[in-house]
Amino acid sequence: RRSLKIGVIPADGIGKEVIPAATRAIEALGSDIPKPEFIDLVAGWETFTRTGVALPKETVEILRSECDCALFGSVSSPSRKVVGYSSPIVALRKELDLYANIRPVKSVAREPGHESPVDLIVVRENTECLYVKQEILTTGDNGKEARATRLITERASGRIGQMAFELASARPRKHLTIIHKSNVLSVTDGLFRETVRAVPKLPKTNGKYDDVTIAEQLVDSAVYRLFREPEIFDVMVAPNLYGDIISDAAAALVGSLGLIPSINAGDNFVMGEPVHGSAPDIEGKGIANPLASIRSAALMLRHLGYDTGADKLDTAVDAVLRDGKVLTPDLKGNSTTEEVLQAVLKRL
Ligand code: NAD
Ligand code: K
Ligand code: MN
Repeated sequence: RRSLKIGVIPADGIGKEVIPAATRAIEALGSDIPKPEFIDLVAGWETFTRTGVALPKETVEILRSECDCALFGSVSSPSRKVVGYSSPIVALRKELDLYANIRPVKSVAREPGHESPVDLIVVRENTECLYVKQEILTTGDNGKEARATRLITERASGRIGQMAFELASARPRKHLTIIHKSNVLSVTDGLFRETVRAVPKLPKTNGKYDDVTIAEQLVDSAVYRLFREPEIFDVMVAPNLYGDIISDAAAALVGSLGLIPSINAGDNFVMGEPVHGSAPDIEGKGIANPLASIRSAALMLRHLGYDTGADKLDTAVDAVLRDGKVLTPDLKGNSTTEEVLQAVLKRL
């Protein structure tokens, strides 16, 4: 490859502050990766208020036809129903069939050599569950009645299960926990649980996952145990909504949502995205933590096979955290987004 074409969609709020930090960190990698070419694209709430469309067709087309990968910031989706609006990130994940949302959560020990107590990956199914967004409102004997469809399919559960086993088998502990609530939702979560459990027995896996140990945890007690004994978890695989909630909870364990990266991955495309949202409470102040976005860029590069570049970004971020002198307010520091970026660039 002579160049790496990266679609850049900062979208709304602090996405506009942290995604530029990630692109500058990528640029600083020099010859460790093919020359990056950034293609600016729009989507989001602001795009919707300006044009009436949250995810322009052109954005999807350019991602499909011209880009090798993409970086996405965050959208400011309103909590009320707005006619014609639908979250562009949920739509993008579906449009590009980015069926796996991979979210590593790892604490960085201040003292070198000190084992970190949290080191896990949340593997979240990214296309179905309640996020199919089939909601209906009717009026009956109880006043208004709202219903939502929760879709779990064998296909989506099987491929996210496969992805989770693949990740688990590549890690030292090789341990996978299946998150569900099939004591109550025996049909939907039951299907998820059974399908994931069946993955190692599929003929095509050829005994590849035999050394992965499998555990299960109901989603509510999983959150409880996550706070009490996070070290029991290695790879966690979950349906869409549980995975969303568990990864924000895990973020609290390591200090801030502003540290947690993710990739949205499919068989043909990958999109890096910080786990956090558009953070309206700190938007425009220049104090958003850019490290989640820089780590998302690293995850994206690693997924594409550019391990040297990815390692450099991760090592620089870890060094800034270990040093602990240049941190944004979410980590109890008093530095700005730009100062943290400069601290990372200095170590690259
Ligand atoms: P949020 O993640 O935006 O913020 C939660 C808290 O974490 C806030 O106090 C915020 O200041 C802090 N925080 C988040 N990222 C930070 C960072 N990089 N540096 C420092 N502090 C950070 O969640 P929310 O407040 O529930 O949602 C706000 C908006 O974001 C909503 O409109 C929601 O729909 C949207 N959202 C979008 C995505 C996405 O784009 N994938 C994900 C989650 C939420
Ligand atoms: K986001
Ligand atoms: Mn979320």
